Amino acid sequence: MGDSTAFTHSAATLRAALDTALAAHDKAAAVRVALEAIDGGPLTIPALYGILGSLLADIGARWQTGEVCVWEEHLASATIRTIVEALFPRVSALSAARGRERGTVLMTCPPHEAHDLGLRMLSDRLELAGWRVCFLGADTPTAEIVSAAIALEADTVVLSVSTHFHRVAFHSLLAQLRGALPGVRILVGGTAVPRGAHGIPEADLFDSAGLLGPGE
Ligand code: B12
Repeated sequence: MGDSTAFTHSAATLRAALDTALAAHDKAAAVRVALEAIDGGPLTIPALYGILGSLLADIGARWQTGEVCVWEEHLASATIRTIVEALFPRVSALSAARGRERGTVLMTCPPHEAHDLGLRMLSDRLELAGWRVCFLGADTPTAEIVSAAIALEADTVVLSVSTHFHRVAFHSLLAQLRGALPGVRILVGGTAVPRGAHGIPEADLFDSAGLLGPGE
């Protein structure tokens, strides 16, 4: 009980400190408090990513109501990206110590999809859970996804879609990838892909595919 109270308190404190730093457009402070929480506190990297994800969702909601300008949302997401990239040496060391026996995952966004920050955080979580991760990022041409999956010998391709209008084109992309990559598991997720919706089979979604176990 004592431990979980301490953890809750430190997560809440960190979220408040990050909120304050982002509202003040203070990138250095935001990066510092996040790294201190990982290096000095009980917070895990996946737990920190949960906090960063909820901050991004809040910023998006405030952007929609006009409370936050577009440039402020860009500044906040650029700051959060710096935090994530600054953690990579820690992710890499932890994953090397644990081993990467679960297989190779290619992580990418389909053509025209710019939202890759959530996928970037998910990449680290998969790496920490024992996957070899190859992250291509945003807006990747279909032929390049296929070439990369073959060259890197991926067992699984994880695609992230946040924007609804990309979801429509996405169905033909899925068919192309399935045709070009027989035997490779293609998983689809992100905020524009509700579970089991729009003809994307539930089994292709993440939880049921077992890429991560409980608590990972
Ligand atoms: C940051 C941001 C941006 C940044 C993206 C930076 C980057 N490189 O990622 C920038 C500024 C580039 C941007 C641009 C745009 N954006 Co924007 N953006 C956001 C914002 C605020 C946060 C997104 C985010 O990072 N969330 C946090 C991460 C952690 O969550 P996540 O992406 O969902 O990922 C998690 C899970 O979904 C899951 N996951 C992700 N992928 C996968 C894959 C699999 C297989 C599985 C299992 C799980 C999984 O794991 C992740 C970690 O937990 C959202 C607001 C919101 N509510 O999401 C809007 C939002 C996504 N954007 C939106 C829009 C409209 C746009 C623009 C069209 C704006 C414009 N007019 O130009 C452009 C689109 C450009 C394009 N071509 O795609 C809309 C999308 C609406 C819709 N659904 O169609 C949103 C929802 C804002 C809103 N409320 O309207 N955006």
